[in-house]
Amino acid sequence: MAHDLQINAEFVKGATSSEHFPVTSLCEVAMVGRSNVGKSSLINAIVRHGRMARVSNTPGKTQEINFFVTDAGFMLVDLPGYGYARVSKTQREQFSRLIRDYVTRRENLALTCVLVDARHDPQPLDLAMLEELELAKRAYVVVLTKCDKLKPGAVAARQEQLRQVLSQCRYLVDVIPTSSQTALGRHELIGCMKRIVNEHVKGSS
Ligand SMILES: Nc1nc2c(ncn2[C@@H]2O[C@H](COP(=O)(O)OP(=O)(O)O)[C@@H](O)[C@H]2O)c(=O)[nH]1
Ligand SMILES: [Mg+2]
Repeated sequence: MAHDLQINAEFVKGATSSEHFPVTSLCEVAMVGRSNVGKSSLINAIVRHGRMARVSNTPGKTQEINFFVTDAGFMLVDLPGYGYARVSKTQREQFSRLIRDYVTRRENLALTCVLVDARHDPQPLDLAMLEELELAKRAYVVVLTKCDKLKPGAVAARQEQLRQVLSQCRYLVDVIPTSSQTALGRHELIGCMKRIVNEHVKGSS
């Protein structure tokens, strides 16, 4: 049995299309966001032995969904980044079919973490992703990343701004400030994941 706030995880597989998603009854918690926002780093910060998800300085290369099984009763799922400048305009303006199929149709998906860089206003594609999740009636949490690069007051202001902007959203669970460098928000985020996964399990049984 896992200690409450320590998660062990192991890479299961990478999938480039929905036929290759793992066949499992485990719930999934997914990381989605722009390329370079810190998805892989956050996964590494959440699991005890870090450095599982590949952290990259050359974003946007992999169009692959990576699945990690954890001992916390759910899978962690690292989605490809959206909005990378080098991909073609049509690709950039809508999410790849892979991302869209996954977040809107995957039955196992209990919670999507939408990562937004705390230093910037949410970008149009971030808002489009939130809208996509609302339309699909899927629970999500907005995770502010790289908060170590801001003063605490600026972090609180960004969190408040997003709560205001998203106050009408029905499927928003929370807005959580994090840093993969300082572990800020780690416990809160893990707690949130466990709670929503439990509700998902209860709701579907
Ligand atoms: N200062 C700081 N840098 C971060 C943080 N998270 C990620 N980074 C950096 O941002 C870059 C992209 O991170 P990565 O996890 O690969 O982003 P991904 O493309 O969304 O998976 C890397 O250089 C990371 O070291 C954070 O919390 N604080
Ligand atoms: Mg990554």
